[in-house]
Amino acid sequence: TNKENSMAEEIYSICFMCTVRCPIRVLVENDEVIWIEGNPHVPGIEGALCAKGSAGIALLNDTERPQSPMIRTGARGEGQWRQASWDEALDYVAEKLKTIIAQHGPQSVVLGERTNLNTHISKTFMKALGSPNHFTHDALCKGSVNTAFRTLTGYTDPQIGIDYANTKHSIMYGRNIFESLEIKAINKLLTALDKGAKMTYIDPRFSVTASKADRYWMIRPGTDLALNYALMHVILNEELYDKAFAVRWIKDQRQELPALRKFVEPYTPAWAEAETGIPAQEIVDLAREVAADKPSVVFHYGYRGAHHPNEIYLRRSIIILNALMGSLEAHGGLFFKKGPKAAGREEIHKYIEQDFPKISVPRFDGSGGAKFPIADSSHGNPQMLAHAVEHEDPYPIKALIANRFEPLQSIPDSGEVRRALNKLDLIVAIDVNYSEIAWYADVILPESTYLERADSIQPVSGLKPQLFIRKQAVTPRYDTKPGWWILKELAKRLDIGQYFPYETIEDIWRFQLQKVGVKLEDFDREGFVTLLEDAIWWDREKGIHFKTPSGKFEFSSYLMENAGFPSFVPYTPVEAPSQGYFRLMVGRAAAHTHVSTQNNIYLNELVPENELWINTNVAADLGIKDGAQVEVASKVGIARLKAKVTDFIHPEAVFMLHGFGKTVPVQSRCYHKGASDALVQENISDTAGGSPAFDETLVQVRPVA
Ligand SMILES: Nc1nc2c(c(=O)[nH]1)N[C@H]1C(S)=C(S)[C@@H](COP(=O)(O)OP(=O)(O)OC[C@H]3O[C@@H](n4cnc5c(=O)[nH]c(N)nc54)[C@H](O)[C@@H]3O)O[C@H]1N2
Ligand SMILES: Nc1nc2c(c(=O)[nH]1)N[C@H]1C(S)=C(S)[C@@H](COP(=O)(O)OP(=O)(O)OC[C@H]3O[C@@H](n4cnc5c(=O)[nH]c(N)nc54)[C@H](O)[C@@H]3O)O[C@H]1N2
Ligand code: SF4
Ligand SMILES: [Mo]
Repeated sequence: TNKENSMAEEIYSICFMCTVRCPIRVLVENDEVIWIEGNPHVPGIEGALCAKGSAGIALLNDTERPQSPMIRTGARGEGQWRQASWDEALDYVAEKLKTIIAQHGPQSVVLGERTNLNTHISKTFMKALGSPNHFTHDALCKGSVNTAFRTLTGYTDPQIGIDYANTKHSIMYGRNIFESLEIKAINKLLTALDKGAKMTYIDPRFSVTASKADRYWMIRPGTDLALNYALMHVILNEELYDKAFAVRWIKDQRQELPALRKFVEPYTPAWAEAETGIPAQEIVDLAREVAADKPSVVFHYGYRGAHHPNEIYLRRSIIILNALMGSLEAHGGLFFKKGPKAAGREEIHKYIEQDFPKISVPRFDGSGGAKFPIADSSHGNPQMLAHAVEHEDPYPIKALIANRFEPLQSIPDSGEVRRALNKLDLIVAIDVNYSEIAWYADVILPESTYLERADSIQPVSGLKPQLFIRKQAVTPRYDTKPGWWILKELAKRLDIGQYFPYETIEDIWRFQLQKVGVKLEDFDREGFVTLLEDAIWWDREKGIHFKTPSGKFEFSSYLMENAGFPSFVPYTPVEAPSQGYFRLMVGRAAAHTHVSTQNNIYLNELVPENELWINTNVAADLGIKDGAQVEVASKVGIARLKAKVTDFIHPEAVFMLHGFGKTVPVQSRCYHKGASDALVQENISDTAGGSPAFDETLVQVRPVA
């Protein structure tokens, strides 16, 4: 099958230029990667790869990434390092951790990571240590979406999928899918659009996705909930909802539907027009159009668009619109993902399933506790890191292990985070780049890149449950190690090595596969294993298994009301910012992953810096010219970057890409290019949903003299 080059070896693996983790096929010759493409055997991928995925070779060969363990010699962040051997660096970290744990207890150690294939091993590490404080990026990404789904269905959002290929109408609330991309989803959505499916895109900013939509609404920032209340108003008054679905699956529908109808009575399309700027008649048209295509419609619940302190109610309203259209477990709508169990197999094994000493202290971040009672505490609320450290609330935090996680750019108000980090006795960064946190750390433990390492097997639930594998393509270019090795070696030195009963990746794989009935060789041919060839759909009449107390879709949520949050709240109007002030919105570019790729030699060339999008008319009022430097100031910080003067953004908002404004000199290509959104974003949270309100901050914009 090696048509490109008969000498080349073919390796199936998983991309990790972003966490979408597309399956890939890598061609290797003489221990060099000569080609990467999407795994041709995977439906929906069929060879496709995005620009970032192709740029994986540049990450592999990057000379500006850490090349051996490093121990800090100067002041924090000063950039004075000495190279160390792995033994020396791991001994150093273990000694420090032992002292800290002896003085302050294991809960004073916090490990934060972007969820990855070895998260079950990182969680094992923390459990074995006796600390409850493992957190992931989840709350910073879509925590409120997660909570919203749990309040209504009992499932988390990763347990829900979208049948893009068969959808007849998708409604995207700032879900900028053609730039903030997932290859499989896009390919399927494009297929549907080719077949005549419609797409409505709603965003105060005209993005690439807007350019592909049949209908685009430049909504006033922060007012999506008003739009949704008006849509519900039309749908309920005109009885456009899916009655069969409601009767069968909406808890107490005889009371709940009239109650909701009464609740949204004041929120007429005309009222919503005044609030959102969307013409009333168009709102009515959308409700009727979508109803005609039900249940094969998707109101996309979004990830990052429209993050405000009331976000839980926005996400809930979107999911409720899906339920009114009967689009749950419907072809062309949403579906519940099926795992190995649904295919009649056992689940994959995880090291986290061992017996650990009982941990009785609460989490540091209030997740599942006083501050965030219904947020998902298996992920935590990282936005509380600085507060917890600075105020020793609820107890002293003394060590941070940042494993593939960047607190200095991914948590709002990075000035405060930096001040808090100063109070720590130990900062360890496990990273592939000289990220801001690596540069600020005491010890850098460089991980091998995804092309140089193998990782735990990835179970992928869906209509057809599958297993994928990341195999090592080439030997590490530098003195780097895989994360699962690093944590085991650290554990050994902390006398908790017994919880890591493996030596090699094959040991991990065999352990994971013990019960699932799949052999390692089964991955050889195509790089993945499908556990059942037929798509698994539950019976819409009898078989939908909601995991709520009632077993139905619950408008009035036990979870919310029990924690003191009303299930529905009246709409609070969003005030227009005063002259010179704007709501700061952020987002991603197709060529970059969050904060990771700005220094990548190829991607840096595609998008070297970020700019501040500002509306043409207001820019003229403020004397701001296209391309000129502007100052963006909030209550917590000031950023400087170039202005991009454009008609394609609402006058109340400004927008910048996330991930720029790096301060690490050895990342020479992106050093001081553009500005970091986290510097100016205030750290305000949706305490019910769990996410920070990333789009809430008001900034003042001025030309730089
Ligand atoms: N290329 C690339 N793709 C990625 C990623 C990446 O880093 N790079 N990351 C992945 C991850 S982890 C995620 S979470 C997803 C994110 O996927 P999305 O959430 O689709 O991505 P964002 O780029 O954050 O886009 C958010 C959009 O919301 C808009 N917005 C802001 N305020 C409002 C508002 O009040 N109302 C409405 N309707 N819209 C608003 C912004 O203008 C912006 O266009 O992308 C994934 N895909
Ligand atoms: N201000 C602000 N904050 C945000 C967002 C925003 O738009 N603005 N977006 C939020 C969203 S949607 C998300 S998902 C999160 C993402 O937040 P993060 O997970 O922190 O960001 P990433 O860029 O995905 O990667 C973090 C770190 O992982 C390192 N890394 C990359 N590959 C590897 C690897 O293979 N191994 C190791 N050990 N390290 C690696 C990178 O160098 C980087 O330092 O951020 C959230 N926070
Ligand atoms: S979307 Fe692109 S960068 Fe992300 S995993 Fe897929 S190919 Fe890699
Ligand atoms: Mo995300």
